[in-house]
Amino acid sequence: MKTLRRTLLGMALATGLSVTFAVQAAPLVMGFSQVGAESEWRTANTNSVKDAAKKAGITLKFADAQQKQENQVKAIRSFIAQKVDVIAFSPVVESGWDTVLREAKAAKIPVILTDRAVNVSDASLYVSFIGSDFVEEGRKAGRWLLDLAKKTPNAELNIVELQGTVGSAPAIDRKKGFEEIISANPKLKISRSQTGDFTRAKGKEVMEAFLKAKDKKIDVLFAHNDDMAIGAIQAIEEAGLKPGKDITIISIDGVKGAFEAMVAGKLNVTVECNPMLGPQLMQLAQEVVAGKTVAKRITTVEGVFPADVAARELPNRKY
Ligand code: GYE
Repeated sequence: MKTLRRTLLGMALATGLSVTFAVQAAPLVMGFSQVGAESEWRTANTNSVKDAAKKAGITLKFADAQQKQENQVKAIRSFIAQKVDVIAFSPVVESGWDTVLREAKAAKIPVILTDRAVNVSDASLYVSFIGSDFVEEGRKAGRWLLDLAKKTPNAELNIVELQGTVGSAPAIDRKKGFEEIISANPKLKISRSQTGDFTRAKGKEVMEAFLKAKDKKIDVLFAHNDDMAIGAIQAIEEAGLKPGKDITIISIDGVKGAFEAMVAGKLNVTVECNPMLGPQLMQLAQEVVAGKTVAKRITTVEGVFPADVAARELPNRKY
């Protein structure tokens, strides 16, 4: 049916010798199921996808799942029913996608994953995945702390962790990467670890609970994203402590809010996670629909920004 998408303009120039036809492709239609609007990162990601679609002349059917897998499944099914050319989505959690992806495959609609990965038995259920290496982000956070701990070699550092959404690729992988690195130093121990669902409100709430426990002084907070760290900063201040000083704070994303917190001396480091996936996604979608072979995994390149470079870097930040 793909051929029907193409409209024959039929500019026939009968010259007596030859007949020329100009064929114009109808705009490619992409169904995109977004996780939600839980963080600054997500807002930047949504804007990037929408802008890039417009620039590429791709018709985007955008659905916000409000952090619920069932909403994503519904959106994907509706994209299949609408016979879109390509489906892209950022899966809120890793597991539970086999059935709906099989339906897309049966309908011959290619699926591209962006940002978060899935755990499926059959890798042919999606054509490609564009996104960050979350395990490496966790490792970068861990390496920064390992270096800091070298300055106080005899001290135990009590760490609390704010995890991202339960079952999501970034929460699972960032935890894994961080633990892998800090296990090299037995003085670094995570005493409490709980989900803050990647939001400021939950980050604050859970940090309040961590602080109320009062059984052990908290030295370090590792937050799986900047928004939870920013929420936790409020909780720490309300508890009469100085974030970034009394408690060292490490987070991930590198959004503007994190740079502002670093400039204010309230956050110690952020590991970059690039949300600007739109342009790459649109290019990939065009290649996939044109039948080109594409890479199964496209990894974004990212850095680490400690507080001492924050003021210099802030004006350059795009999200
Ligand atoms: O780190 C967080 C967002 O999946 C990489 O989701 C993304 C994460 C990001 O809510 O802020």
